[in-house]
Amino acid sequence: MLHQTEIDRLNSLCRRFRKDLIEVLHERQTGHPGGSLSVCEILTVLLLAEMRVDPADPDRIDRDRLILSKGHAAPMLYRVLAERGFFPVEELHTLRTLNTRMQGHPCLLDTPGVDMTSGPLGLGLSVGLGAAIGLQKQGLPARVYVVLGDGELNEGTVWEAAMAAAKFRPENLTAIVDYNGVQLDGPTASVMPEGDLKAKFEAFGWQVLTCDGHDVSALYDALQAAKAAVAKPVVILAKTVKGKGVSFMEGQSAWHGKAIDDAHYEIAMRELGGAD
Ligand SMILES: Cc1ncc(C[n+]2csc(CCOP(=O)(O)OP(=O)(O)O)c2C)c(N)n1
Ligand SMILES: [Mg+2]
Repeated sequence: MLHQTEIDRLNSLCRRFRKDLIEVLHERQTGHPGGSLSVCEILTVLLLAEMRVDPADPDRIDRDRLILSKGHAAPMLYRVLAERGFFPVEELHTLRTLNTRMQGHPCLLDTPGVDMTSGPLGLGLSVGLGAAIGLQKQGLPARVYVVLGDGELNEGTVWEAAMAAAKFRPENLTAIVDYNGVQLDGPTASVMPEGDLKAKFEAFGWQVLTCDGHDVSALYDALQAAKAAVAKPVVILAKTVKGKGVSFMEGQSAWHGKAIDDAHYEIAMRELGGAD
């Protein structure tokens, strides 16, 4: 369980991250606001409360790995990595500029703290499974965290990996679904109905945990429960709101990947507590 002071610290950081995200996406007139806002607490709890990583030695072999399989949420990943000390926060202003480390989707070779190049959806769970098995075989204590989108679960490759994970059962793999119910151009339930995801993962041999994906304390507790489970691979279905924190973006696929104009920028910043 997280101490209340730690909960307050993480929540206050999330408020800061949301403002910084809107600031940069407005400035750069590009990027993905919706899925970045929904994954804010998930990435914050992982990188700032849970994972063992070393910004001074980003490639150390025994580090925990983070795979942002829904790579379009890269701006929020960068913001949280910067907070963890992997690079200066100011570097975010180079987002989506050619030949910088802040590309529109995460690049393993360029950006410290990034453990998989992602963008094409559906690949992260396979890579994470392979990494988890490899680390376990080497006797390394590292864990692997894979963050997926719910629309991403439309990809058949996710379910191949899910099937394989139930066979190999690495004890160091945790999958987290940013379960916001919306994808690029509509609600997930209408674009491609996924039905009962809990039942589906269970049928594939997984243990399923559910929590409020904007509650840092609940997320932290779910991560501890996932670590304690050994008999089956574990997925956390983290219930979130796409566009969380900005009223006109919440639940709206229109804000999946749209540039923020000046008028909307003003409203968003006001709602998030103003630019300070
Ligand atoms: C293989 C593949 N197909 C299509 C896309 C285009 N695309 C980018 S994001 C996205 C929607 C993803 O929805 P979801 O996984 O629910 O992400 P979130 O709601 O968290 O933004 C799509 C279809 C892609 N990146 N990769
Ligand atoms: Mg989604």
